[in-house]
Amino acid sequence: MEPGSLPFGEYVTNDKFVFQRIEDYWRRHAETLKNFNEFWDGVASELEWFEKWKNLLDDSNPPFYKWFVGGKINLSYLALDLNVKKGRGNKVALIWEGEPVDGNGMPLEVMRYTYGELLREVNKAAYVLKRLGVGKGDRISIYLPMIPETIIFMLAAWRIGAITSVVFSGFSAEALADRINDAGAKLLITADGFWRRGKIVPLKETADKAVERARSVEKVVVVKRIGLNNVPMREGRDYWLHDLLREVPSDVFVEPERLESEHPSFILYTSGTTGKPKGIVHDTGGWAVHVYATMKWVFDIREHDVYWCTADVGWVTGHSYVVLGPMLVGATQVVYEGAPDYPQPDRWWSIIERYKVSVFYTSPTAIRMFMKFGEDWPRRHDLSSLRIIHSVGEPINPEAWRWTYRVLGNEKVVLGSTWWMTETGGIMISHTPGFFLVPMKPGTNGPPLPGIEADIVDAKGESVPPGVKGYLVIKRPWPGMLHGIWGDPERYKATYWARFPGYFYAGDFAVKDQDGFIWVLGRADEVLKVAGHRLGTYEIESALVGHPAVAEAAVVGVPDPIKAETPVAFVVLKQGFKAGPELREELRRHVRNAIGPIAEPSTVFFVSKVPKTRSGKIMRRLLRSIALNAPLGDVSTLEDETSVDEARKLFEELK
Ligand code: 6R9
Repeated sequence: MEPGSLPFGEYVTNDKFVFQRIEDYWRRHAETLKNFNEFWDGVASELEWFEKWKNLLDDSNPPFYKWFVGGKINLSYLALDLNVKKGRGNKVALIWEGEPVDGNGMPLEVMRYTYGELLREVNKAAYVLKRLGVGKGDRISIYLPMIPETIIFMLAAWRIGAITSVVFSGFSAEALADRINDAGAKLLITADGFWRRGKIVPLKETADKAVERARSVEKVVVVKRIGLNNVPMREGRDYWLHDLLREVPSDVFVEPERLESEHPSFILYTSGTTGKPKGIVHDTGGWAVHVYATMKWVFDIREHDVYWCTADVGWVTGHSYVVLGPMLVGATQVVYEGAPDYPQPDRWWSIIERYKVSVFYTSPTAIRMFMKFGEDWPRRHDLSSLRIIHSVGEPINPEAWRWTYRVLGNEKVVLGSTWWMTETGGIMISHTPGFFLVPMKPGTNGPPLPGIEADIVDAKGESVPPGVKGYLVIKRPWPGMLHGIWGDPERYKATYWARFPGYFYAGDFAVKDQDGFIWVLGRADEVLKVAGHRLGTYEIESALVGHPAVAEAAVVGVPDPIKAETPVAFVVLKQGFKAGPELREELRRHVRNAIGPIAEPSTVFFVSKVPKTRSGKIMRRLLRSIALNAPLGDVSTLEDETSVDEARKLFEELK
C-alpha cells in the first residue's frame, strides 16, 4: 500500500456489530490520555495483585521506565489458579491437535486440558524445574515445537520467577547456541522431534549441536513428542521429562512466587539493523496488564468464545496471544502442530469448523497463500462460528483483507490488522470491537488503542499531517513496553530512544489518513519481514561471510507475492572460488544451516563489487532497485559507479 490521495480506503461496516462514530472514538481516546494514570490504574485493578502498586509509573529515569512499582503479581496464578477459583476449573483451556491424520483426514491426536488440569500440569512442571535447581531470576531456554508442554513449561517458569527464553524451533543450532549463551541459560528444554508436513523434524539432534557450544547449560530436559528411538541422551546432563515426572507427587502444589511487577518474565531475541539479535526483556506486571487489556478490547473475548491464534510460541505473538493472553481472560483456545497446507490446504478451515473457532488471529502471509489455493477449500467448511478475525506481522494488502472478509468472514465479522512488535509486548494500534468499534477500512491498522499515544513524525520528529509518510513513534510509555535489551542498556537507549528524544522509535514507515487511522507501510530500516518473521539483513550477511568462499555480502529484501518480502543476496567471492549454480545452492544451504530455513535467500547473485557510498556503507536501496529492475535514483554518493552497472547487468542475465 502506498499512500495516494486522501481519502484512502472505503468504510466497511456490517449489521452484526455496533460501529460507532470515529469522532467519538477520538474523544474517548483523548480522555484516556488526559487521565492517563487513572485510566491505566483502572485497567490494572481488574487483575488480581498480591500487593497493589505504590507508583503506577516511575518515569524518573527515562527511558528506563518502571510500571506498577511496588506491586506483586504472578502470571501463572492469574492464568490458572484464578480461573479455577472463578469456577472455570472444568472449562477447557486448551485444545491441542497434532499433525498426523487418519484415512478420513481426522487428527489422530487431540488433547484437551481444562483449567484445572493445566494447573496440575503446571505445578508438576514447576516442581520439576525446582528439583533441577531452577529458581527465581534463572534463565531457561525453551526450544520446543507447538505442543502443550511448551505452554506448560512457560507458565511453570513464570510461576517460580524463572525467566524464559523461547527459541523458535525452526532456528538452527548456531542461532540457538547464540541465544542460550547471551541469556546465560542454565537449563534447556527441548523435544525428541515434531511433525511438520508429514516429516519428523529431529529437534534433539539440533539441540545437542547447540549445547556443545552453550557453556551455561547444565541440564537438558527432553519431551517425548514423537517417541523416536535412538535419541542420544547424555548421562548426568539429559533427562526425559516423563522420567522426571514419575518422581513428582501427583497432588503437588508449588506456591506461585509473589513477584515484583518489574521482575523479568521473558527474554525474546529479535533482529535489528546491526549485530546479533537483541534479547528484548519484558517485565511481569506491565506486560500482564497490557496483554489482558488487549485481549478484551481487540479480541472481545466472551465466556463461550473459542479463540485461535496461529502464531508459533517462538515469536512474540505466541508469547502474548497464545501462552498468556487467552488464559488471562479464561478463554478456550486451540493450538495445533503442523503447517497450514498439510495434508491439504484446508487444514485450518477444518480446525475452525471442528472446534467452532469464533475469534481468529493470523497472518497476511497465510491469507495470501490461501487466496492462491482458491475459495473452494474454505467453502467446503462451515466457518460461520467466526465473529472476529485479526491479522498481524506485516501490512495486509486491501485485496487480502477483502478476500478474508468475504470468504472467511461472510461479511459478518470484524476484521482488522493489529500493529505491534516484540518490543511493545502487546497490540498498540487496532480496531477494538471490545471497547469502542469504529468502521473498518481494507488495509488499515486503525487508531491507536486507548491509553496509547502513537504518531507519525518527519526526520526532525515533527508530527506530519494526514497523507504524508513518516516514522511511527510512541510518545508515552505504555504498560507492555520492553524493559531493555538483556545485558545491554546502552544499545536499548541508542536503538529506540535516541533517534527522536523522548519518543520510542518503532523503525516503521507509516501514514495517517483523514480519520487519523494509521497505515503502517513497512520497515524503515534494514529489518526484513519474511512471511511475517523478523530478520536482519545484517544477520544473513554475517552468515554468508562465515562461508569460506565469501569475501563480502549484501542482503536486501525484495517484494514477494505471498511472503511479502524475501531475502536476496549479492556476494563477492574470494579469489580462487568459482561462481556457479552449485556454489549458489551451497550458499543458500549455508544460510539455512546458520540461521534457519526462513532466512534462506531466494537468490544469490555473484558480483565483483558491492555498491557502496563514499563512507563505505552498502547502498541497499540501489541493490533493491537493481533486483526489482526499478529506476536507480540518485547515485551521486556512489563510490564506484561500475559496480552498479555490473550488478544490473548480472541481474539482467540471471533473471
Ligand atoms: C507482532 C510482530 C514487528 C514488525 C513491525 C512492523 C511489522 C507487525 C503489523 C506490521 C503492518 C501490522 N508489523 N504487525 N506491519 N501491519 N498489523 O510482528 O512483532 O516480529 O517484532 O515484528 O512487524 O514492521 O515493526 P515483530
